[in-house]
Amino acid sequence: MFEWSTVCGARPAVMGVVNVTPDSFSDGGRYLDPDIAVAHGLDLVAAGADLLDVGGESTRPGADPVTERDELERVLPVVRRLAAEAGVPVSIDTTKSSVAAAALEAGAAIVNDVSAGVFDPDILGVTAAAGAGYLLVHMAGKPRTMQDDPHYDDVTAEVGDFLVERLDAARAAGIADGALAADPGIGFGKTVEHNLTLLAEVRALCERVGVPVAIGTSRKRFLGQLMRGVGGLGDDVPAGDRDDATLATVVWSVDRGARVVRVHDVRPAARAIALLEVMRSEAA
Ligand code: PMM
Repeated sequence: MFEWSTVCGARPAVMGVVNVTPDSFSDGGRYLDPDIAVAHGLDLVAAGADLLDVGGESTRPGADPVTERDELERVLPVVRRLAAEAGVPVSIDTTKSSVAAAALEAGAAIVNDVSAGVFDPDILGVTAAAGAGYLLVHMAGKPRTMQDDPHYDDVTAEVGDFLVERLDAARAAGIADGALAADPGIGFGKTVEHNLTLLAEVRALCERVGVPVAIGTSRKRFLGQLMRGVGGLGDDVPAGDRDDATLATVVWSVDRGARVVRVHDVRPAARAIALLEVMRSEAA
């Protein structure tokens, strides 16, 4: 039985991203070769990752869906080897119950579902049957269209309502409370302002959902938009130049109660969290 407390109970956890996709916005195509993806995952663990998130379908805005066969072919060899070699839990970033089932069979310990069981409700039962962890994410719409004029009256309340409702659905499907975590889905059907509001209200969100909260800001477009012109950056800050901004949001989120941060650049996040913990213990 997976328990989030084993990963993020003592201190916030860093989830390192291993995207085995040709088209993810910041690292698409770099780790398509399984050997390279596995080596990258092992590097992330050496850099301080507490868990690894393997994904075979890009969820960037406008992305096309991939077939189940392609997704399985991409992720399974990587999950199998990292689960055996990495020494940290591996999560499978998928919305498909069949991919989740195969990845759990191959050694994954957690299902990271950006659709929170909405796209394929069977994923909840598959996760429950395996005694795996479940990280459910808020997304408005589908990746293809989610950034087409997203609207909320009160983004924190609506995202909170959705997460609470989906957590209840996960419990009803048999997933244990200690195996559940929730994520507001930064950038998934949200404007820059929506993302900023959610970050401003991380603490309220943590209190509302009552399970560990994960935050994924890493290299996302809104950071590039916010950093325009700062410190010599141009108008179009490329994804690879957004790690400093990512780190600021990591520190901010963890200081406000987030228990998991999902990042591409693991080392600075792991070090910043370690330092925060030292400062926190001094302040206590
Ligand atoms: N973001 C992406 C993919 N998976 N999973 C969770 N739990 N939270 C996120 O914010 C999240 C995710 C998109 O980013 P990527 O293309 O760099 O993986």
